[in-house]
Amino acid sequence: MTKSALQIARAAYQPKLPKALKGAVKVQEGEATHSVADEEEIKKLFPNTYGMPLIKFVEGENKEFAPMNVGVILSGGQAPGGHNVISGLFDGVKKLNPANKLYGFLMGPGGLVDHKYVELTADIIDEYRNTGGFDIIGSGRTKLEKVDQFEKGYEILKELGIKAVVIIGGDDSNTNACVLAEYYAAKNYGIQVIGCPKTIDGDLKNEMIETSFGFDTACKTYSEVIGNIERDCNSARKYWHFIKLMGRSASHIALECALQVQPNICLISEEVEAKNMSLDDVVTYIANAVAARAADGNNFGTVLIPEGLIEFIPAMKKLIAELNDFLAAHADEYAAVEANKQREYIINHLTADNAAVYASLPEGVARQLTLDRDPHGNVQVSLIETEKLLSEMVGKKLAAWKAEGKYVGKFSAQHHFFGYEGRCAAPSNFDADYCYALGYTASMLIANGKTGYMSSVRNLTAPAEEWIAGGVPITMMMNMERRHGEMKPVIQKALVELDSAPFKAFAAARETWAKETCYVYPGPIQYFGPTEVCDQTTKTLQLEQAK
Ligand code: FBP
Repeated sequence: MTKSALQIARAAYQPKLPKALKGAVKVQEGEATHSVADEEEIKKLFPNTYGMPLIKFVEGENKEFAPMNVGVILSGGQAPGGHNVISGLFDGVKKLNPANKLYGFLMGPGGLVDHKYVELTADIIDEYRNTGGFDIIGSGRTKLEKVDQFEKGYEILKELGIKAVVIIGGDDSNTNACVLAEYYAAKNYGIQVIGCPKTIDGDLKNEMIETSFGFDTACKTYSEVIGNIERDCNSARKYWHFIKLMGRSASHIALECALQVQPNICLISEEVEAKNMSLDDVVTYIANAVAARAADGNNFGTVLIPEGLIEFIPAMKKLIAELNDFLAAHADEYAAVEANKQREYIINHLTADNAAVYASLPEGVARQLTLDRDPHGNVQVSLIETEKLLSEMVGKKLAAWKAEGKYVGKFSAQHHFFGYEGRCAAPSNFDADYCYALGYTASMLIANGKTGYMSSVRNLTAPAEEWIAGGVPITMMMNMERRHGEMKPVIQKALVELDSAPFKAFAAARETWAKETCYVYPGPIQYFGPTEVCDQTTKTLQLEQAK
């Protein structure tokens, strides 16, 4: 395989480990935990894994560990650093005992159920150290929820002598990990399940999980290209760029990129919901900013749009909730309706308010809202072209204002959607180190007999030496939510909080950014060079942890 010069140089990078993980470790137990909400239900559903204590690793004495084999699964959307989680896990497992083996299940949780796996040897691992992507074993979105899936998984785990499985995934995949851990514990199968916090979306975070891996690299990659667009925009001075950013429901990516590049406008879905804004309010907000800049002779600008925006406009949220339940209950009937009658069919089956909102949507957006949900019941927001919807509506509003003599400028739009461009980027130094530490920590949780825990590495704005490694019971992050028309235990998503330091910093500056041109050009991620260029964390993390 031909490799780029950077790939060759980067392969030699040795990720940094927290001091406590450099030698032998011992477990320090913290307080017993409870779920973030719905305690009684969660306790009942997870009798074997509920309430376990927090765990921290501290320096300990060398001791012998019995030989063990471990399995690993990459689950859900790609995030930079996944390969380093696996190499950290591999190095940890081999350090415990060189005879230990690591097996990778192929193409996500489905590989466990279908018995598709590969032994990850040193040769394979070395090819993937510090690289982006999940291609070492592939990823998938199969939801592990049925007893026969758990049993099929158990068959192969037993056959390969695997003592523990590490599931590297987002909130939904770690929910899977928790359910699987509980099932194997209840059955006394002697198989441990450990989760690792992955997702570019940044929405798997809480007191003990400061950030999910991949968020840092993905945001830096998007910020690089948004910065390039801003510079183009400020050079040609003739386009408004509407840029949709991945991130599913949460607006963390949009917010972080805004803090890095200082665009003219950045919408934050959580704020749109809190202010009970309608689609027209959002359009008016953008159009006002465009008009104000035009009055200064600036017919150009940048608008950042979180991909989940549409779900947060209260009227749309109600509509989507009804559509979710309706489509879950009538999937076959709906599939049988001819394509050109589907819109009418939906309108006829919704309650009056929702039917009116649905009928008012442009054809394409309406159709996108009824497309298949992902296996976890989520609307596939990445398929909804919000950037085009908004620019079209802004254009119409400005044309009306022009006719009334309220607006004098020219409006011409360009559209972009950044998501896949950043999910497999080569991990930044931060993600390379963080991921390696998460994988290594997972091996220590396994060696110490833990199950139902998520690998946790904290104190992330300090140098890696001072990071704190340990484990958090996954049940601690759970609550009950409606999925596919039923209440289910799931990890609570962390959305942007409007009283958080990152949002406040953005809100304090945005009026100036809207009117003036304050663009910042972050440039590409640097892997070699001065630490203030190569090792800085996201602005989100810096602001959240500023003392
Ligand atoms: P997860 O990390 O939660 O799996 O999702 C990441 C993500 O990139 C989301 O931002 C996006 O909405 C989704 O995956 C798109 O997934 P897919 O490429 O499978 O359609």
